[in-house]
Parts: sequence; structure tokens; C-alpha cells
Amino acid sequence: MILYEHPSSGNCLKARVMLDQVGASYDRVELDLFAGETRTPEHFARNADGRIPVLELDDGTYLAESGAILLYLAEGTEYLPAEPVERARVHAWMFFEQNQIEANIGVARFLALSGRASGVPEVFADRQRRGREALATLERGLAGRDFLLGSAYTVADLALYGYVHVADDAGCPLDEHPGVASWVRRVAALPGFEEGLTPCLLTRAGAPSSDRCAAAAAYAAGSAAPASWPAWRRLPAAP
Ligand SMILES: N[C@@H](CCC(=O)N[C@@H](CS)C(=O)NCC(=O)O)C(=O)O
Repeated sequence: MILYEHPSSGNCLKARVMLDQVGASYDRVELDLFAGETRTPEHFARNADGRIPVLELDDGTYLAESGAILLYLAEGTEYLPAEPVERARVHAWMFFEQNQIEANIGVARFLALSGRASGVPEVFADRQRRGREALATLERGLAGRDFLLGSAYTVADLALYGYVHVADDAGCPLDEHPGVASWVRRVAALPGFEEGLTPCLLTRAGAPSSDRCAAAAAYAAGSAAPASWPAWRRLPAAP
């Protein structure tokens, strides 16, 4: 299989983690969100909506939408209950994620990290307000539970983790919701979550994928940019 993705995207992280958790063999192809590589005829042929993640199956079929990819990969595994009501509860949280988490926290994070928030201050503030409300909902939903369905981690936890764990990037502080913060730590400790996300500004394609995240993290911590990086990948020099 091939995952078309970007290492700063929470939607792509969800797909990557599930691929790893089910032990799938796959290659990763990075598309540069900022250079319009998701809006080319080639990518529209993979996903009519022109977004990532897209999973290409071994027979050449393309699957779009992170939720659909997760449900496809989790079918028949411990991560997706077979019992209809339990499965419907998984779906309910995943629909909530798309409506309230991704649409608010995901978008506010993108605006903040890409430097676009100051151009649309009212939109940014509204997404942050709705994002904080979504975290309060999640806090209530997690009360008395280790994971969303109870004691077992499911694909619903992964779907929500994608953007909730980086809510601080969006200006929606996790420490206002201690139950959510504990759940984030619990999920992050599971196998498959080691790589995490890289900040948008530092993740343009250019370095080989195996070096990409380590190089970006070192650069963010103050190291010189790797010589292989093109000029457009580097941050402006400090004034
Ligand atoms: N609902 C979709 C959202 C996908 C999405 O918004 N992907 C973003 C990256 S996180 C993207 O491809 N943006 C590029 C573009 O819109 O051209 C999902 O869950 O997969």
C-alpha cells in the first residue's frame, strides 16, 4: 500500500498510526500542502476532494478521508468492535471528531502554524472558541473511562487523538481539561505513536523521509538547517 501524506497533518498521522498498529506494509509519499501538490490533476485522480491522507491499496484502489481509512484498516481487528451498538459508538465519536475537533482545532492549528491566523482574526477566534467547547465535550465523555468506549483503546481514540493532542498549537489549552490531558498521555504511550507530528513551517518536502522528522526537530531546537534543504524550507533569519 502507499500512503500519500504530510508529516504535520493530524489526519495523516491517524492513518500512519493505524497502518503501523495493524502491522501493514506500506510506503509513504509526502505531498507538499503548501506548494499545492494536493491540488494537481494527478492528485485529484486519487481523491476528488484534493486532500490527504489518501491510501492506495495494492490493487490500485484509492481511499480518501482519514475516518474511512481507519475503519477500513481496523476491520476485523481488536481496534473496531464487531457488536453493532459498540461499533455505532465508535462511529459517533468519529463523526464528532470530523464536525467538532478537526473542523475547529485542526483548522485553528493550521492557521496558527502556517502564519495565516492574523489575516483572518475573527475566523481564528471562532474556531478556537468552538475547539475549546469540543474539548469540554470530550472531558465529559471521558469521565470515569480510560478510553472513549471504556477500558479498551479503539479506532475512535486514534481518530480524536489526531488533533486533540496538539490542541495547544491551536490555542486551545489542554491543561484546562485534565481528563483529556490524561487520556492523551495514555494514548500516546501505546505502540505506534512514537513519531508524532512536526510543525507545519518546518516540514516541507526536501529531506529524505527517514531523516525528515529528526532533522526538523533538531532545526526547531536551534540546530543549523541541513545542507540538503532548499532555501524555501528554511525559516527567515532572526532580525
Ligand atoms: N476530512 C478529511 C480532511 C482532510 C484534510 O483536510 N487534509 C488536509 C491536510 S490535514 C489537506 O489535504 N489539505 C490540503 C488542501 O486542502 O489542499 C480527512 O479526515 O481526511
